[in-house]
Amino acid sequence: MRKKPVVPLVIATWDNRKATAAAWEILQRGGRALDAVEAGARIPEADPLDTSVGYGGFPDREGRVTLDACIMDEEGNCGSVTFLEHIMHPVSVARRVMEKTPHVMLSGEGALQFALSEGFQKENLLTEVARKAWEDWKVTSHYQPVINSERHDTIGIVAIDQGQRVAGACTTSGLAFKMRGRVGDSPVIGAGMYTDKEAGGAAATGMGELMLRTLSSFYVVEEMRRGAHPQKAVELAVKRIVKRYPTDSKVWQAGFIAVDKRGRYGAYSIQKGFNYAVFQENENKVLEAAHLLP
Ligand code: SD4
Repeated sequence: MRKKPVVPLVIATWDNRKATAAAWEILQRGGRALDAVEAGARIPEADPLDTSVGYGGFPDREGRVTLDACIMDEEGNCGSVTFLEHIMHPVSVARRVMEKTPHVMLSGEGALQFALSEGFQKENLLTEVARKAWEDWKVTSHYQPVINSERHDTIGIVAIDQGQRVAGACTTSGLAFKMRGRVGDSPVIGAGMYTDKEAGGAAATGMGELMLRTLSSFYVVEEMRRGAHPQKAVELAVKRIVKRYPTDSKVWQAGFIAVDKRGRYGAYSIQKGFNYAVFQENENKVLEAAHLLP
């Protein structure tokens, strides 16, 4: 006989325990997974100390903070913003795109215009610390994105609520000192995050180019749909990336989290150093993900 699903639960990339706690608050009182992942994603977005997300995020090479985010609900509706400036909570703008427009993705100026028309405030997101880091970077302007050597906290977050509804979100300021206009995997449905009503959900972090080339969050969810345990599904996605891009995989990181409808979860990365937060059965914990390369 099948065990009872261990829901609700929420899982997030990196040590985003404050985010999983905010999400749990909603889940434990019977709230919707969609509200939970949005509430969770908003925590690092507003945290000036988190240099990979929202306010306080490191800017692009021109000193401008540009944000990417997406969100997806239990019915497969989704919304996303890319290359968005001046708005503290891109995940909430992504949700408005999903709920109030016939579109999935808005970008740059258009995304900003839409956010303002929805009542979001224009703010300065560049903190002194981030500006200083950018000034220091400019001394050499050495453009070699290496993941894991920087502090990385891009949040991908997936929740299953008491009604077994699944939702996910992802939000980031992208790579530090990236080329202007560069958009990563985080706002791309299927690359940075994906959910499916029947299977569950997955999210990614790391060098977005790897996930963009492989649409790997979608792949993880498809493997779960075909019956794979979430741990097996994330391992298959990482192995596929490494097989296809062996050279890049030596220097770049990619990490995944996944959960299925039964409340089983998994995480895996190419390189050492990826951890994740899980809130389930009243316990909020951080776990170290297993990794493929030595
Ligand atoms: C990106 N995947 O823009 C993001 C970066 C990231 O932790 O995950 N940082 O490529």
